[in-house]
Amino acid sequence: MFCFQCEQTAGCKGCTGENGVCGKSFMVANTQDSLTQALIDLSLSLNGKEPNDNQRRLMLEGLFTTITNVNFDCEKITALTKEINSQFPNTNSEDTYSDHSLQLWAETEDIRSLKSLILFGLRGMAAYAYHAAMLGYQDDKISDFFFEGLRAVGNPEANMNGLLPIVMEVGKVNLRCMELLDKANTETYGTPIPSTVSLTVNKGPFIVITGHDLKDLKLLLEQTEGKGINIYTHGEMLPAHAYPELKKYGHLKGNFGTAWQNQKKEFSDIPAPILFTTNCLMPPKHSYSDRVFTTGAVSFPETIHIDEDKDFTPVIQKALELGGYEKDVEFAGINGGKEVTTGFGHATVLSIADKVINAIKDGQIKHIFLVAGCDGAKPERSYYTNFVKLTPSDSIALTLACGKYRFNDLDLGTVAGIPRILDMGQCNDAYSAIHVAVKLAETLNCSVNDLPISFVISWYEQKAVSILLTLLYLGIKNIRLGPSIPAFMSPNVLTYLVENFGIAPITVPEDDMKDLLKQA
Ligand code: FSO
Ligand code: SF4
Repeated sequence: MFCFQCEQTAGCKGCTGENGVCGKSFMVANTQDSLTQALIDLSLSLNGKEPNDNQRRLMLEGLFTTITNVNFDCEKITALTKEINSQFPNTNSEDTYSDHSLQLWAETEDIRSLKSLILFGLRGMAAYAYHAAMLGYQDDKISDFFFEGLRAVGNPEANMNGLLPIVMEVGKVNLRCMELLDKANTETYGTPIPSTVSLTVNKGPFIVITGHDLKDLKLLLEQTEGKGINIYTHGEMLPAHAYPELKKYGHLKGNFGTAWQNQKKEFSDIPAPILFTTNCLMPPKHSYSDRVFTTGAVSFPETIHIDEDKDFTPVIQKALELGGYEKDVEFAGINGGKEVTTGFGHATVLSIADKVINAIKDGQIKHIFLVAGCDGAKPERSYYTNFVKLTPSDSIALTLACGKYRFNDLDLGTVAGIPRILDMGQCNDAYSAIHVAVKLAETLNCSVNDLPISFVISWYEQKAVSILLTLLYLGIKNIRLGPSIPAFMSPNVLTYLVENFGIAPITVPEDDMKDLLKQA
């Protein structure tokens, strides 16, 4: 196997051998490669012809399936590959399984690097397009771009000059895709409102739901209503508490646990089932594997998968059977806080834009930091907690995605009447942060790079790659990226990004803070 798509790749170089660091076996890795090449071959075979709806669906499912920590199930991946194979001209059997070995890994270093940026960016974007599609929102321009992007990945003649604009195009289309998902979420569930979320789990049966899919949560809330079962969000599901149409359910009680990499510890002994709607799933330990349920693109052999009918009865029965805690249990965040806040999406932040702008103009707010992205297991990630603790009292830290669990229970007080930590939502709500930055720049009549805003990004998987490409497409400079530089960036590609965008790896919080405050 060979895989270097995520931040925890072995030795910061690539996972090879029997298993990846994430627990993906060589069998799963090879099956995923074959699925990816089938999608590339399908894109090439269409030769610019418009894909049909079924092909568009397969593209989203296929790309989403190969994201880190989503699908560990060879049978499911093979079945999907067969479906893709049935779409080729002159093929009419769904049982055709031809092995498409992924040619990408054999390319020269720089070409492999740029094609990887395109492929991984498309994988991340596919997850967002998939969530929007679940809510009935689609955009042909976005759907068709997946095919165009994969054609570039499959083009043996492609050179650096030809691939670089496509890398930027991924960022551009991903912005449109995040905007679509923002529209889908807010039109379906209402505009997020700032909300305080308890970390206490009440006595009685409960279900923990994790991942990013708000529709799955809504369906679970409907199916558990009046059954004496409480629902707790976990990981990237936390921002759901801010959406009026989800918040209205009294049994959506609070948030359990922190970010994905702590799941083996956090799930080992809870008297409740856990429903995974998307990544990040780690191979479950024996102690709790019978309590893990998956749905959508996420799957693990031998755990129960809830099909497209979304009948959550097995999860509900498990919750009732386990019965939950006998009395309320007070949990705390990483820094000891008993509650967290969320729901500061672009509508809320822009509704107080005048206040923010005036506070910037009269010097009450001197700096805004976007400290955002994924969490992960590496100890170096404590950088982000320490960085936020160091933010001056006349600054605000905007945050989003699961990296926020490193600091979202800190009480940093307020500045100019505004809380100093504002959680904008899930990783796709990077759209909110971008929207706010662009609007502030418009109002202050300057460019985003002239604003006193710094971007301090933590990455882990491919959605973060698509967001990074969006920030680059927007011309945002001097991004600090950590905890390490992606293994798939070749030295030449990295030099290009440093020279043109000023991207820099994180160093130590104190030094980075000094530098960023100087730049503003
Ligand atoms: Fe985190 Fe996982 Fe949301 Fe990712 S839970 S790491 S970037 O899937 O998507 O932030
Ligand atoms: Fe390794 Fe990450 Fe690939 Fe898993 S997804 S095999 S950890 S590079």
